[in-house]
Amino acid sequence: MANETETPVMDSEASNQEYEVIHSKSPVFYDLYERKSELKHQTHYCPGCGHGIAHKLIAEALEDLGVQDRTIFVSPVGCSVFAYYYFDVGNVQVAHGRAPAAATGLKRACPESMVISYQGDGDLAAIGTAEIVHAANRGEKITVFFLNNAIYGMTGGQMAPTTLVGEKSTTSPFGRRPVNEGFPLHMAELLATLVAPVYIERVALCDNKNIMKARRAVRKALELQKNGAGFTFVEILSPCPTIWGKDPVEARRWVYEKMVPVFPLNVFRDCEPQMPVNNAPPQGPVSDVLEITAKAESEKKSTQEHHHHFKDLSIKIAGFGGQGVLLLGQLLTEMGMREGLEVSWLPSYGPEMRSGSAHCHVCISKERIGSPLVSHPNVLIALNELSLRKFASQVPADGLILYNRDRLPDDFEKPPAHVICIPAAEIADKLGSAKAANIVMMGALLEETECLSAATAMNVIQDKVKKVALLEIDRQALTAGRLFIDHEAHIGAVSQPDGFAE
Ligand SMILES: Cc1ncc(C[n+]2csc(CCOP(=O)(O)OP(=O)(O)O)c2C)c(N)n1
Ligand code: SF4
Repeated sequence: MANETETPVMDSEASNQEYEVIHSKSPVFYDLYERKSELKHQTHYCPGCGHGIAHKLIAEALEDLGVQDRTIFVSPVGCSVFAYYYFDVGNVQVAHGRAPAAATGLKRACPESMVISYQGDGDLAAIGTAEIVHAANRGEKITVFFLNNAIYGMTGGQMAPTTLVGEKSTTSPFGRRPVNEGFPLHMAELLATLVAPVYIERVALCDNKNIMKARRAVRKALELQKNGAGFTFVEILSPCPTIWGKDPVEARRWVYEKMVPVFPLNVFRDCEPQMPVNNAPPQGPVSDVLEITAKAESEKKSTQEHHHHFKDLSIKIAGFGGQGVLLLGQLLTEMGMREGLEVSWLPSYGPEMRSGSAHCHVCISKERIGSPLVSHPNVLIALNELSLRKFASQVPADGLILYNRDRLPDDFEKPPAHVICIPAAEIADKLGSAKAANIVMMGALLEETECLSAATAMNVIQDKVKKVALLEIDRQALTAGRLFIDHEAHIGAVSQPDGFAE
């Protein structure tokens, strides 16, 4: 974490005392930049680039405010993509334009953190326009530093939304023409039309006096966030000597002479938070908010009676759209949840609503689930032949395959896993609806593996199925699936190409 403040050191090569080299940087920066050996004391930015100055101002403000250990820096895509090599804080690097959305999530999940969204003008004002506008409009309690250098730096000088009228870029080689490319976007002014932001200022890195003003603005924005105020935004007009084809001194002058008249320096908003304080969303465990706690309570009895003999169970359910593939996964996760287990459900399906292939991944575990993806299922429920052929090889030898037919296809090589063939669709059809085949499979799964209690299954089905006639069929289907395992399939039997039918 925080490095100790460096004391000035003597350059060993200057031991003849001609001069003293002083390395002094904020402890908010890493001591060494480990990216490339030749860059260990310097950043990757071009000489005279505004990013380096802005970084310094931010680091010093974080240091002064004593918040380094609770700061999360969200770096963008653009020249500042590598900001995480420099700031010794929590770092998250996000996709182009998405920084305010990621910052929103971070701040909401960790409200005590100081969350900084740092973005260039291509990132914030082009691809990320929606994210910044909505984060500002929601009054997210984050600080956004917007580096406006009127160009796309990293990608070699394409026109940005902030490119000046007449300014040449690789994509406006004759200079930006409003009739073709529109006018420069004034982000500070645009955001200042919104009610929620508490602080919006534009500053410029064009001379020492203005850099000091920028320093104050950066500090103020962070201080407001520290005090829990609301959305704060500092637009920083910044030189990009390399792409502009100027030396650092000329580039700074260009900021002052060309950019400032178009993007006037101003405090556009400095006010008390406008957000009503008394309409906070309901806080509390998700299970309370979704009103499933009461149901879970009622499930407690059956849970206590039901012994979960597995540590974690990963299930893949596959078939085609319309077979209730995804629903079966949802029912199982709901059951697991009600029995106090960790659960996840991950669907995967094509654009077709009916007949397209669909599958879902279900994890039910006594421990927290690392990933909802099931690559090697303990259990495969294959509701059609295609799914059997596609996924059977993923199931390990000690796993289980429940296949919705009375026998395996003749040309299908017996997989190593234990296979039970169940004519679930036929059973369900006889009960009144072939659609209940998924519930027959559920009954079979519960009876074969005893993973969850049948009583919980009945309760979940009762809560989820609204049509009375269908509910009755589902009840019978659940029982039929269990009976099939008890009477027609041999528990522990090895897989048979011709299934378990008599
Ligand atoms: C989704 C996506 N679209 C486009 C790009 C290409 N891209 C990388 S950086 C960039 C623009 C960077 O310009 P700016 O945000 O102004 O930052 P600067 O480099 O000038 O600091 C673009 C378009 C990308 N990486 N990802
Ligand atoms: S290209 Fe421009 S913005 Fe990028 S590092 Fe160089 S000077 Fe800075």
